Amino acid sequence: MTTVTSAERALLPTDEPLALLSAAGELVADPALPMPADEVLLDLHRKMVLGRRFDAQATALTKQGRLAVYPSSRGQEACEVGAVAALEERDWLFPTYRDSVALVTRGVDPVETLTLLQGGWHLGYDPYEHRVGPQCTPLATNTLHAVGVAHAARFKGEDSVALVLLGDGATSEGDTHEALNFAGVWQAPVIFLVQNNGYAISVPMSKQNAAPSLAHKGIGYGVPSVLVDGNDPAAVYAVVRDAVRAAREGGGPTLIEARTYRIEAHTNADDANRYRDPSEVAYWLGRDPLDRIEAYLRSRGLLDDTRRDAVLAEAEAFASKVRDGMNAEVAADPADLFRHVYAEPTPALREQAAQLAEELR
Ligand SMILES: Cc1ncc(C[n+]2csc(CCOP(=O)(O)OP(=O)(O)O)c2C)c(N)n1
Repeated sequence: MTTVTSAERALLPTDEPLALLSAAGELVADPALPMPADEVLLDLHRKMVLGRRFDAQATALTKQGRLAVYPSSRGQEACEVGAVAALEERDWLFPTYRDSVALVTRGVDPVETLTLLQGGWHLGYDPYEHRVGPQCTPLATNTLHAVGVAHAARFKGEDSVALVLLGDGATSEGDTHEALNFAGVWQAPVIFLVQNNGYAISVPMSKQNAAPSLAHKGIGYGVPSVLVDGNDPAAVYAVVRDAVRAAREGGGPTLIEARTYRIEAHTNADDANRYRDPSEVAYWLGRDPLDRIEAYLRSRGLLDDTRRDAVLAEAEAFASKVRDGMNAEVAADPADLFRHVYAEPTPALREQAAQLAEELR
């Protein structure tokens, strides 16, 4: 008979995702987490409304040819907003291509957020201004950046922590395992938040993971693991806040799996109808994180139509700012593709540059 030691048990996630609010927005009976303060919940609601409007605007910009590509995070706002709201200014965020809403929640200018996805060659924002790493497109490279920065912060005597966002598919990458290993060994102040949205493009979870949950992947590295309802903004905020506090106080890393769902296709270039059933999407639309927090706030008398309309008006103004900024023409020189790659361009690159120049003549 195998026995689980208390040290092993301390690293294990719960069988069911932690939650504070039911899908209908009711307080869960005997929640294992402290409910965030009312003003935190109102702030989460406002930022989720802004985030969703920003996301819809970015999707519309792909249709107008103003954005080259956009990976929507509609339906994942509880993770994008809840996790970022739990950080302090001195902390670091390491996002992926999916996490533009996390960036604007952090305070990065919305137009600068989209510059990379617009097709310019340069990252649009200064990573130091808001302590936000570049949005990574290669899966899981940001996990290593986060561990490195978190570890370095401790060397420098700072008490900042790093939050890294990754998808379920990214947990299958070697980088994630190397990052978890050294986070555990060094007790680095880093939080891994896996947004398990069910699919890595068209590959469902069942085809890429044999563990009971993705949260279980921390155990082998000595990293405590938490499973949370990723469509419950209050619960995501509470577990990330806890993990941030623990990391800041020298308690080391945490791996959090947030169970959520991507409502839109992988990107505007993907047809999700080819690999998932519309009834599945309908099920998740009934678990919408924004509806959930609205229902709860209304039931508590903290939100009414007047306040909601004011937030919606602010979101419209935000979207309008994004449209204006993105309607400006991009000053891109195609020859830039070949500049700054190597100090001395290779013969192959020189040949390609000449070919492009000829075609554009
Ligand atoms: C190292 C690497 N391999 C493959 C890809 C191609 N790719 C882009 S997105 C993606 C799926 C990622 O799924 P997941 O980590 O679950 O994140 P999601 O897109 O669902 O947010 C893949 C395989 C990549 N970007 N980087």
